[in-house]
Amino acid sequence: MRRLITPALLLLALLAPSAALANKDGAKHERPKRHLVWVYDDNGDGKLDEAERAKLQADKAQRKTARKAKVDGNHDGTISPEERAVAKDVKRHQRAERKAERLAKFDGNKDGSLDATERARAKAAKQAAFDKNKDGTLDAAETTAARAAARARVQGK
Ligand SMILES: [Ca+2]
Ligand SMILES: [Ca+2]
Ligand SMILES: [Ca+2]
Repeated sequence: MRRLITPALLLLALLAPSAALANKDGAKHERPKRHLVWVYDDNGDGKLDEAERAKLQADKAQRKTARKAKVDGNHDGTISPEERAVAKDVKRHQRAERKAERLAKFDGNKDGSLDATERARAKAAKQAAFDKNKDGTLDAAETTAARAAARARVQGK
């Protein structure tokens, strides 16, 4: 009996620390998405050091401020529940629109979602938009432009 229980306990012991860590750290120290690491990794070492992370946080803060100013319709410095509801509605609408646009472009088999192949195509199209000389790869200048565009998105521009 003991032998049967042990692996389960071991599994629990292995799972528990990571769960606890996730709770403790919460969203504040969330690991940046791979895409964001690529955008903010100025020295190209594949990870974000403190200065690079600070830039990401600053850009996020900028977006937050810009968004708040936009949401605060009567400019009284606070977001009323009504203003919040309107903003939520707008956001939902924009998201639905973006999704519809993406599906219209890349949902080849028209099943209403993007499978791996279709997603890959969407990604390739996104990259192709920055491949100005159409040689199939992004050179340094093209990569810089792509990163700048991604940064502008993080800033909410
Ligand atoms: Ca870095
Ligand atoms: Ca599909
Ligand atoms: Ca190119």
